[in-house]
Amino acid sequence: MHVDAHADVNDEMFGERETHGTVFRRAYEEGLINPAKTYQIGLRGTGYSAEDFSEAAGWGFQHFPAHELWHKPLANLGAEIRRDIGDIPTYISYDIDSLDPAYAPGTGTPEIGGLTTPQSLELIRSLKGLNIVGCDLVEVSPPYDTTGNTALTGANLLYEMLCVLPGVTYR
Ligand SMILES: [Mn+2]
Repeated sequence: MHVDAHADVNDEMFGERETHGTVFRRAYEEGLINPAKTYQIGLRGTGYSAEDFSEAAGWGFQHFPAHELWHKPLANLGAEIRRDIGDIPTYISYDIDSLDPAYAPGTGTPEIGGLTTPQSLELIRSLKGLNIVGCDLVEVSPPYDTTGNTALTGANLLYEMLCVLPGVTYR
């Protein structure tokens, strides 16, 4: 499960194949992920090419663009995905720029029209019960985080993910 404004499926960035924007293409090519069980949530923005999103959808990635999620609670989406995944070992990669810059401006590639903080909490909390084997929270950039609020939000989202790991009985 990949929550991000960006699909991170470029072939290269600045001449490099291994970058923060090529991760999911490499993972797909190397067979590290099941494309039919890869969920990209919060996608939006200008992108790098017209194929930014359509090519990965062709591999089987399931896309939930931000504009389809505006004004909606995300607990239902999380529950749907949970049912679809079943017991398969699941990794969550959470990019802080999935949130709207109003909530998390301290990041390198902000995109307007993103998720709210409450939607993020709903989404993560609805994943309890999945066989989560790992998670990350990426792209908080201290030089852009002039108030420290983005780091605060990132730390809390990571804490929420730890709370839904298997065996944790916090809630
Ligand atoms: Mn991103």
